[in-house]
Amino acid sequence: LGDPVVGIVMGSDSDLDVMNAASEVLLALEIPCEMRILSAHRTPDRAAEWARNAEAAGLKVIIAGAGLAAHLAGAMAAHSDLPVIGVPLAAGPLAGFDALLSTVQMPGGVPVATVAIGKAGARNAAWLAARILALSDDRLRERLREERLAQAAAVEEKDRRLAEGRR
Ligand code: RP5
Repeated sequence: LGDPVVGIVMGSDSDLDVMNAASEVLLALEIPCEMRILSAHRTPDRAAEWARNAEAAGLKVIIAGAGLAAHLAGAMAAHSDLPVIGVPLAAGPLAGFDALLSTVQMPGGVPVATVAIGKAGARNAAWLAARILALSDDRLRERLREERLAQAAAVEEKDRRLAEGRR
């Protein structure tokens, strides 16, 4: 697929199952990505160094997923000028509400575009990354338009089936 343009980082290997949902969407859209385990708390220097090098390495968007007191997306935004999309993950007794607040409540000037908790958010992070990339990629933009129309057609078909008593 070529060199990665999206970096997917996560705080732990226990996040991998959920964050794979992001890479699957990117793969389906033929957008090359790389995945890394970097922790804002357990490996703060490695995480910061990776974020500082991300743009020079050719990445255009960073997706960061973490649970609990989730600071990974914020750390990415602190050390890079690339757009950062944060995915709050459900990793403890607060079911992701902790990670949601930690990810979304960034101070001014250090933005993290925060999506929903868990797999739905991981998928949408990839779709959002694709929309950002499509700003400078007409082929991708057309592909996203087709996907959106196909999604609408699928819902219309379900509605028809329901109305006709076929479901
Ligand atoms: C966070 O702590 C990780 O992103 C993960 O969601 C959570 C738990 O990590 P493990 O204890 O499973 O490694 O930093």
